[in-house]
Order: sequence, then C-alpha cells, then structure tokens
Amino acid sequence: MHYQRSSTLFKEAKQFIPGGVNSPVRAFQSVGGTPIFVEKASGAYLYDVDGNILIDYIASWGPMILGHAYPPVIEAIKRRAEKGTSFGMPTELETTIASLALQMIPNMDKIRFVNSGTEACMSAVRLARGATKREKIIKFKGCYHGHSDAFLIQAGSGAVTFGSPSSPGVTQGTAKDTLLAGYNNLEEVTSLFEEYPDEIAAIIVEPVAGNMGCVLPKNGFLEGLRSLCDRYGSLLIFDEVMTGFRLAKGGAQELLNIRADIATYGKVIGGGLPVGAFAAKEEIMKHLAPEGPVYQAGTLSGNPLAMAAGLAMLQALNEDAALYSRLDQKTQRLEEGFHSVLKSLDLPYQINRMGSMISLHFTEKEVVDFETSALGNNNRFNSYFHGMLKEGIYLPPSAFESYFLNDALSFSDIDKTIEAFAEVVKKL
Ligand code: KE4
Repeated sequence: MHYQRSSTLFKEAKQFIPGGVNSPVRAFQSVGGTPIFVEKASGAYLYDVDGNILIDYIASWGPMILGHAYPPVIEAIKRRAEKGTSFGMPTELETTIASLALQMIPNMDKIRFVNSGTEACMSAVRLARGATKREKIIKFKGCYHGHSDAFLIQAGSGAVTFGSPSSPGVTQGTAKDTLLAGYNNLEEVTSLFEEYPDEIAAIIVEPVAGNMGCVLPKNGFLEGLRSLCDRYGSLLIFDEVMTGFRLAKGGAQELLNIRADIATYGKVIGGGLPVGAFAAKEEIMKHLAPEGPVYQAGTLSGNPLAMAAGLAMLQALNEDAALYSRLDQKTQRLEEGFHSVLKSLDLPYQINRMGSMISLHFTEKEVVDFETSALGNNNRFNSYFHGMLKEGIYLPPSAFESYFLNDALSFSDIDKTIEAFAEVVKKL
C-alpha cells in the first residue's frame, strides 16, 4: 500500500486548514504518519485517494452504522435536495423524525434538533442549569461531550491525545463550574454532592464511555448517579451521542434500563449529515425557548436535507428488529478472534466491549476509567494501528477511541480482519 496522493493532499490542506483537518483526531498526531484522504466509501469499505481499499472500523466515528452510502439514505437526500436545502422555516419532516425518534427513545416527551453532538450537549447543560437554577455540573475524566468550553476540562478523545487536559481558551470562570470525578467512582461523585449540596444542576455522563477507548459502567455506577441526582434535585444527562440508536433502538437508556432526565444524540441520528439532538420530559423541555426562557437556536437546526437523511436512517433501524443482535454477533466474533490470537502471545491486553462498541488496550490492568486507560502502551498501539492499516484495516487513529462496527461488515470481513490481526500483533 502507498499513500502518495494522501500525503500530497495533506501538505496542500495544511496551507489552508489548521493542521490540514477540520477535526483534530483525523490528523493522526496520536498515531503518527499521514492521514488517509478518502475518495469515497460504500458499505463496509473505504476507497482512499491512492486506490487502497480499507475495511472500515470507525464508521465516521459512529454515524455509518448501516454501512457507507446506505441506499435508502442516499435516495432520501437526493429526493429532498430537489425541493431545496434550507428554508429557516418549519417543515413537516421535522415533526415526522421527532415523533419517530421519540417512539424509539424511552422515557422522553420532546426533542430539539441541532447540528452536532457538541451543540446537543452544550444546550442540554444550559437547559439543566436553567431548569434547576443551579450553576455547577459534574463530568467524568476521560468522557468527551464535544468542544464546548464547559466540557474541555480534562476531556477525553482528541484533547487527551494532545496532552492538554484543559484546553487553552477555557476561562477559569467556566472551569470553576465544572466538577470532575473519576468514571465508575461513585465515592467521588458523592463527595462532590456533599460539598455542593444545592449547587449542582446536572451530572453529564457517557452511559457507556467511548472516548477513553470503550469503558463500561460498573454494576451500580449509573444507578448510583440516578439516585444521587434524585436525592439532591439535580438532573442526570446521558450523553448518548455515541450510544444512541447504536447500543439499542432506545440506546443505553433501553439497554441498561436506566432513566435519564435529558439525553443527547448525534452521529447515527443524522444518517451521516450534521444532526445533533437533545430530548427530555415535558417538565424540563418547557423551559426551552420559545416556550420558556432558556435560549437555544440555530440557522440550520432541523435542516430538511439532514432530517431526510436522519429519518431514512431511523426508519431503517426501527424496522430491522434483528440489526442489533447481528451487530452484536459480528463484534463478538471480532472480540473472540482477538482473544484467540492474543492468548497465545505474551502480550498484556484488555478488550472492552458493549454491543458494537469495542476497544483493545495494551495493558495489564482492567480499563475502568481514564487513569487505567492512560496506562496503555501507546507506542505498541501505534505500531498496531499502522500494521493493521498496511493490512487494509482502518481502525480509530488513537488509543483513546472506540471502534464502531457497521452492519455492512460481513463475517468474512471480520475473519479477514482477524487474520490481519494475527499477522500484526505477533510482530509487536
Ligand atoms: P460532535 O460535536 O463531534 O458531533 O459530537 C461531540 C461528541 C459528544 N459526545 C460524545 C460521547 C462524543 O463521542 C462526541 C464526538 N466523538 C468524537 C469521537 N470520539 C468525534 C470525532 C471527532 O472529534 O472528530
């Protein structure tokens, strides 16, 4: 495999775009080397600008759960585009996707569409603060909720890779209202509530974390957050930007049977177009403009093209009862293949998986939070990443990310991946 064209395009891009990319994690700074420029993608495969064909395990960081260029989504976008792409006026389409999403998501009465996961999480926090009239929030080290100031306090994902746990440009004024606890550490959360008993508007949490690799909630962790919020009158925000419509139709709320007060969405809900959303019960949503005083707005929110793509995606997920078990079986096959290769080698490793979210960590200790995730051998991960790339397998270019499987992956793709894996890891 060669990447001449990608490296030429990367040099060119850097003349006009900071770091040559429009989102830092794409720049390969964590794994080294030159980012791959994509020509097109279809199903489970990426076709890069050098003619390489890669089996895709990031699915655009989650959205492409049914595979790339899924025909009903493409069709919906084409048909809708002929009617015009944006009006700044309400359309029936927004009601249609809102009502379908609320049929699929448990426990919520209303949903507001925005343009990204960041916007959804930022708006959810403002809504929680407005509804509770409190200012502080609790987030977890290693969890990432997008790049809004309130979250860039030891965020996971790209920020961790850049080794700047609290990003420059975030003011002390903002930082003081974001309290941090360790993921899976209920004691730390409890002591924060004891210290600020009537100041915490909300806890925001990834119910299954995907930004420190995949990290699962320990038994009782989410239930503990739920009861702390109930006891202290705070709201529990589930950031389901990754897990929503991926772990189950109803996301982590359904799969883990925990009720959130506000849930945020992104990625899958837009079918690959820019869509975020947040949903809550009526008594919370009534605080949101224009009904209530909590302001939130967006020129392209509910954009008809994006709504058409998202609706086609949600309809496909809603009508395919066997999808989630298929995805689970495929990811289980991958996990079992990794285990069968690794257990014959003298390599410390952990594999974390929930449904079609999975990550491999080169470390002895169980990965249950940011600290244990950061103990992973990054050099080994980077050689692994590039080794797999050479074998035509595209993995997340950072040890602090989850893989996202898509339903277009065939079992023979998975078996090919395991064969490549066996070749690569024995050389680590
Ligand atoms: P966006 O603003 O990137 O649509 O969503 C932010 C976000 C919010 N919440 C969670 C749990 C997320 O994982 C994300 C974004 N995820 C990263 C991947 N770890 C997006 C990739 C990128 O930053 O380019």
